[in-house]
Amino acid sequence: MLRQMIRIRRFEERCVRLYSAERIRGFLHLYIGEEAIAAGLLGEIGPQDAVVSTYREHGHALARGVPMAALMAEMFGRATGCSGGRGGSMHLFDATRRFYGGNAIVAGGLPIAVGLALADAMRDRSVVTVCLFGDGAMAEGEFHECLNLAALWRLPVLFACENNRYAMGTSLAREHAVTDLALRAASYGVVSWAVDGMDAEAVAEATRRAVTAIRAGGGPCFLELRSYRFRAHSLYDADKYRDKTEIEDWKTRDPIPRLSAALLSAGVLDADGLAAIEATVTTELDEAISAAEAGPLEPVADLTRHVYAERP
Ligand SMILES: Cc1ncc(C[n+]2csc(CCOP(=O)(O)OP(=O)(O)O)c2C)c(N)n1
Ligand SMILES: [Mg+2]
Repeated sequence: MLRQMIRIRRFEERCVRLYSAERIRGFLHLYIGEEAIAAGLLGEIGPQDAVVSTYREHGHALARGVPMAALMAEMFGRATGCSGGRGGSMHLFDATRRFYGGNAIVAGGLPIAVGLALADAMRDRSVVTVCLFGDGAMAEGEFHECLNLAALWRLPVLFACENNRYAMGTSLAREHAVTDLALRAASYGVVSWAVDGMDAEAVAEATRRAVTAIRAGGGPCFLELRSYRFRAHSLYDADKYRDKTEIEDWKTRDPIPRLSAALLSAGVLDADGLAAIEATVTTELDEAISAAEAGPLEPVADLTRHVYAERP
């Protein structure tokens, strides 16, 4: 989990530099601060399970096992990217790993997740669909429709709400009449509880418990993962709606030093081991960027491909 969190953090820090230098373009929503959720949650499911994500999904894709080189090529808009260079930051996709996006529409992944779970259930497959979404998605109608249907049909969905306390510039209390999000989800008859989303071990433990219950046929579960984004909503948001002391306070709970300190004090990891992880990640990143930049752009002749499904 530590290795995974460091990969995600360094990937995004490098993306900031590439973006500022105009080497990559489009939108850039950073996950910095929230890495414990991706690392803790996605390490607990198997390749047969499905994942549905949001536009803040670099960390989800990396933790799901989408190769960093395919992600970086996508950021560069190259044909070698995981979405053929057509998606960019918000539309990472990898069907071979059952990673069903990347979605620019707030709450847009929820109906997709419920549909995937329904399909798996109808085929008697014992698999779980993990559906990640933000606190803002819980103010959308789709959330209510999806929670109701998933509970009614006892579908194998793990609803994973990344509550980072803001939806763009709107704080939780200005957006929701009931700010206890786990309580809201429980009202649909879905087993729900809140977890410290800054603690990778706590996220992993909660996920194990939820996935075991779902695989046993208990129907959906909901986790409210309480977290915080250290950076603005997207790269060039002026971030005027948050108190700087609030940001600094949450940074003291940074999940990466928290887990590395725990591993160091338990004697599981030493300073050399930590440096080795960093060095491996730096090499992986350097190679991913070189390969991405060397990758081809899609030929103009292919411009209209994939607009409609291709018939044989
Ligand atoms: C249906 C829809 N409405 C509005 C937007 C504009 N929008 C983009 S991100 C966002 C905030 C979402 O916040 P949250 O779900 O908490 O996710 P976070 O950005 O905090 O990870 C909004 C309103 C959108 N993309 N889709
Ligand atoms: Mg949010």
